[in-house]
Amino acid sequence: MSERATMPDATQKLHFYQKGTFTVGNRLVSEAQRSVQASIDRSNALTCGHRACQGCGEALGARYAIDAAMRATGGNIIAANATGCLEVFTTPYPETSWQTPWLHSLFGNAAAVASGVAAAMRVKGRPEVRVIAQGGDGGTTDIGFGCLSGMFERNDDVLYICYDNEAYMNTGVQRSSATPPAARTATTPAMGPEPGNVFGTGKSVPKIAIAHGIPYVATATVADLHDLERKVIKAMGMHGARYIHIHVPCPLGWGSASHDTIRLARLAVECGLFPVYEAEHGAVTGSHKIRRHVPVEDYLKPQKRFAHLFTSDEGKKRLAMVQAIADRNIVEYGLLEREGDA
Ligand SMILES: Cc1ncc(C[n+]2csc(CCOP(=O)(O)OP(=O)(O)O)c2C)c(N)n1
Ligand code: SF4
Repeated sequence: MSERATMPDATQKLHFYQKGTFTVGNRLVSEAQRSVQASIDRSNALTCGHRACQGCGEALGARYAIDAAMRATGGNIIAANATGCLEVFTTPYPETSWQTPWLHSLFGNAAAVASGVAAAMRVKGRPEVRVIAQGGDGGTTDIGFGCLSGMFERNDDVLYICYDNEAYMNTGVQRSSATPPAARTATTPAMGPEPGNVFGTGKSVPKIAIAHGIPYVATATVADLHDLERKVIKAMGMHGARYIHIHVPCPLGWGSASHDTIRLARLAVECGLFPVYEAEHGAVTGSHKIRRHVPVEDYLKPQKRFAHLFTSDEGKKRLAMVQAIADRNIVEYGLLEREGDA
């Protein structure tokens, strides 16, 4: 092992965010701080050959999440996947990019299928096999919501991961109940007195999951892959129903540059629109503090789905409403470190 690899944290001069790519750059930090991806033992749960768009946040989030779960369980996982981009771009028949047992469920029943798999493993006396369900925000917050709530209520031994790209991307960018207000989608055009999505006033599935009192709930983002991995590993160390909601920018649906995926994910956190927090047994236990607070404009402007907010008086009014949502999140989750950071 190199001297660098054993360097104690106290002598470390570089901060995580200053070091080039996540995979290679991590090899410069101490072993405890490295990501799963920085190790030669990484499992490549989602390997090359899939057909996601360039810069797809969902592909990145899924790879890190499932790799971390494989690391935590010695590769003993089975995943059920709702219909959606992740399922379609990874498994064009007869190929697959998954290096783990993987089932395609229907659009709305991934949680129920995963619950069934977990029950089957219990009956077969295979406690070492752990079960994950995953899907997009449409499959989770809308059509799969009933099955998900049932999985929570029964406290089934499943980790459910929602990759939230804020619309039904796979079928051409239709609005979901996770689409933010004022966003333009194929079903919420940028016209009229309230241009863009007129809904989106606050259905928060993480909050609803917390209200079920399940053992673990967390939000995470591809802007902080260390935190994402940590949360998946923590969830896999627990039993019962667990839920992780990952914010994953979608260049195609958001009208953003493919190289801006991580920057946008970070700005969503820094403006307060995507609070990063975790909860156990019904109570929030901690939140990620904003490092550099920015106005929502910084996050919205690079995205074509919000372009109308900057060109009309109606749009400007909607902008104030989006800023108010971010401000509320900051207070609710205590996202600013010190007084006056706002
Ligand atoms: C019952 C049913 N209705 C509609 C569809 C069509 N459909 C397939 S994927 C999809 C959108 C998926 O959106 P989301 O869950 O947000 O995932 P994303 O593609 O954005 O990752 C839809 C509407 C379907 N497969 N089954
Ligand atoms: S449409 Fe969006 S979520 Fe789907 S593959 Fe492309 S970037 Fe990823």
